[in-house]
Amino acid sequence: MAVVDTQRQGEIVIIRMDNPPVNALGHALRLGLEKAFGEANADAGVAAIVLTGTGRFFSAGADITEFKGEMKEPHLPQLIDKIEAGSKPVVAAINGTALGGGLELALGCHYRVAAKDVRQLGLPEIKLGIIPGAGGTQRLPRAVGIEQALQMITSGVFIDAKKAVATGLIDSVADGDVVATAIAFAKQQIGKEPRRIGEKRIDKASIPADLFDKARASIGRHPSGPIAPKCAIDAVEAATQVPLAEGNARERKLFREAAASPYARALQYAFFAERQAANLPGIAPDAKLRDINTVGILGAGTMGTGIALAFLNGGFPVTIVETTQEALDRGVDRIKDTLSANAKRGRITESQAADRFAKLTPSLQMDDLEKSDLVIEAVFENMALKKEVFQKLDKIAKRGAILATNTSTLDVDEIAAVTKRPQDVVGMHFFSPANIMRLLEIVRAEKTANDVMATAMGIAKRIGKVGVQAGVCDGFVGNRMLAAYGNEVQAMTLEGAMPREIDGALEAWGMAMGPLAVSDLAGLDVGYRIRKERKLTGEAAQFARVPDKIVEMGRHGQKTGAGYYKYDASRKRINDPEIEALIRSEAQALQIKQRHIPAEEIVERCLLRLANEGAKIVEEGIALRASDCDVMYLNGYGFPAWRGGPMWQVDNVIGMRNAAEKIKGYAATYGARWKIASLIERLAAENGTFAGVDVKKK
Ligand code: 3H9
Repeated sequence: MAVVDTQRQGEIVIIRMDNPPVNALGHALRLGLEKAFGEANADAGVAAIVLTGTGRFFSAGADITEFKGEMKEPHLPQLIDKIEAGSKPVVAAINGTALGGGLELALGCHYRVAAKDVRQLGLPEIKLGIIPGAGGTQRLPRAVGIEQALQMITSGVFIDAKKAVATGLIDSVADGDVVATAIAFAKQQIGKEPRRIGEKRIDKASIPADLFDKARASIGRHPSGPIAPKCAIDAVEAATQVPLAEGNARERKLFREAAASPYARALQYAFFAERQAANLPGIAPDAKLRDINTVGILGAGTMGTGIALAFLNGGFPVTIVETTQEALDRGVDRIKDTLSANAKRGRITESQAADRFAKLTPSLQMDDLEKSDLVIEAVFENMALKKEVFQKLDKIAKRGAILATNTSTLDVDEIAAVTKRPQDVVGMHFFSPANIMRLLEIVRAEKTANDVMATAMGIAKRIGKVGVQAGVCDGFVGNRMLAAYGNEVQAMTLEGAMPREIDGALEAWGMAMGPLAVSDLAGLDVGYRIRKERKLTGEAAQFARVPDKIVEMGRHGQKTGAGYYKYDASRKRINDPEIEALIRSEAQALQIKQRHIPAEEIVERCLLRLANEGAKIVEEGIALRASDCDVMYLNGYGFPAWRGGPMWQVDNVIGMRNAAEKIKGYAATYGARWKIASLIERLAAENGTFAGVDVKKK
């Protein structure tokens, strides 16, 4: 199938890229473009050229799958240089998304016109751990100015057509057909010397003297890790110092440096792992989904209101039900306040905030959920209550409605069993704050129908979440792994690592927040209640002593101004000698000899407990694939994407054999909690990796 199509309209040639799904600039497309431009330039009857894409995409950039091997000629930078050097005017008719190499290609064209509804224009390479490598760091600053370009390249942010015209990235916005507008634009340029951005000189006087130093100083904890942001700044600075050809050569060198880093590999893995998670074996990608147009939410507490906001932001009408007027009002106020705060911060417009709020119907009657296509229960985490709610919902909800529970721990099979339609019941585990956190753990119960799973997955995407399937077990995937991680953290505190050392080591490694600081943020009383209900024994009871005592001291975390740490009025965390003394005295009472635990050991033990539990979860079929465990950790638990995730770390940094040996070593010292997953033992013996485990042959 031709990936490039050419059409002639009088003196104009229209070159159309047609390489589904996103017009990635893979080898075939580059060859096609080289040929089409070569022919158009050689044809004396052609006076100007229009370059466009298909469907929703101009081009999403380089084909990321090609980065693993040696790229074949023609290379994108040279192709773009040739297009820019051509003597016939070239107009990019940006019909849709133009990202990375796609936008670099448009920047190589002499003029750019974009359709009015284009929303994704940008250079997001930084999110893949690389930098623009096809002239983007040299041409974008020449088009939009250094400061704007630096901001776009170091953040990877997308801008829309309206903003693009204001910054100078594009020449005009087409109200109607973008190709027709581009043709008209091209006709006006015939016979004139094309405008080449690459030839433009940057006015150094207009650049603040400390711009690049400030940018370097602000990299800090950048979401793309330590290398790509630095390379991006160096490359943009080159645009202010040397002509295009030399700048391109510097960009190339810096691109290679960033691309060779493990962080780039981790981020690219994360990109594909996230998309892979949506792939449910046995369900065709085009399976018929249930129609979901209206959503009902039961419970207007923190979770219920967060979920309501997620759906309102996704454009859904939402009915929210509570049992008392007071609780309902509180929830509705919270939703209204969040929407207006978002409008004040400029994240949405005032009218968007008003439209979204207008789509909310508060109610005290569960019967009002009868018209909802999807009902999500977000009531208190208690099995008896959830069963009662589902029995009622079974009577109220219309036929074919999806009934979802937001439980984070309870058995979804048991909940489904109280209804006459267990095939329609699914777990939709949101993470707090549900309107912000990207992860949605979709729990497949024994009888959940395929189309319900596929629909839930589709819904996740529609509301901007990353859906990941999990099976039923205590804690499902994410929180079961978290329990192992938290357990090791408690073990290490008793062994002598103070909260500041544990959180400090993990934060320095890249975690958004250390585990004890997270507990303080989430509230220590929740875990306390669960521990008391579970009546812990043995080692688990020992590890509960410090957190239980902290709660019993009235320290419930940030909300009470103290937990593992003390907090000042601005919620700044302050080390507390009282807690360190408590930890020491509990260790003494348990006759645990304390020692200094080095930061590397803290990180290693946390990672290996996470990965070992993840491996057990994969071998039990609770997670479909190891990469799903990583996707959960990257999107719901503050694990840095540039570290790939705990499973990726074992495959790519620690090594499977090494991990197996270390786990066995810790098991010899610490006993049963370090029991090695049989999957790790097998893979270590076979010299295998988690990535190589077949989904069906687990
Ligand atoms: C670059 O350009 C480097 C240059 O500077 C220098 C070169 C020398 N490549 O996300 P979706 C696949 S780096 C290969 O579900 P959406 C994706 O895996 C690139 N494949 O759709 C999925 O496949 P599958 C800079 C790609 O509508 C399918 O397309 N560009 C690429 O929700 C649909 O994707 C970027 O970083 C690609 N570049 O979102 C943009 N892009 O169906 C990366 C997508 O098998 N892409 N696929 O799972 C995106 O951000 C989103 O995909 C996009 C569409 C917004 C475009």
